Amino acid sequence: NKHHSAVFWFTGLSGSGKSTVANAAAKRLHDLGVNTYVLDGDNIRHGLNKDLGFSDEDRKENIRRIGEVAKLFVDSGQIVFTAFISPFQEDRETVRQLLEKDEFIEVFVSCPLEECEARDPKGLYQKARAGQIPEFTGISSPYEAPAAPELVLETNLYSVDECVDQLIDFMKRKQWV
Ligand code: GGZ
Repeated sequence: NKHHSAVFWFTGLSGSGKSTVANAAAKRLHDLGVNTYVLDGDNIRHGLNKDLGFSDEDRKENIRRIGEVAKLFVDSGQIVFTAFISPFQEDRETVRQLLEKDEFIEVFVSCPLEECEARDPKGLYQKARAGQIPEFTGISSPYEAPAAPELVLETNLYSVDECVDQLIDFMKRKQWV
């Protein structure tokens, strides 16, 4: 299948569904014959970026390095999905500037804090509320929602499968796949 390389940069709160939707989309695209690669906490924060924590400065450096890695993937012809909170508009803009105009697609994985907190898949919100995790996004550290994302996926309104449909429809419409 023909495709052109790009970064689909998922941003959203912890528990919003970034990794879940990105991995489900990768699987669906694989079945359509389109190869993609997912960068997320599992393969980046446990490896390349394991020296980084969650201060504003460390998050900035986290996103900077991920942006550079994503760019390498794009240079190699890949479609890459990144799934990081990436809470700061400025840092996301810096990554956008690294890439060509049609190579950076900001995907806002939108879900109200209350819903993310109710899901609390890893119990982190509860710990953050109890003061056991400092600087937790949405609780004690800011999240700046994108002002003009290319795509919004509302995971509180649609299932994972429906969000994947919306993403792949968007990719087809813009001829990424
Ligand atoms: C936010 C934290 C924190 C703090 C640990 N704040 O739901 P998760 O567990 O699996 O995803 C979250 C992940 C966030 O890492 P990112 O690299 O995406 O963040 S950023 O883009 O802001 O650099 C959460 C876990 O790490 N986690 N402590 N204090 N999330």
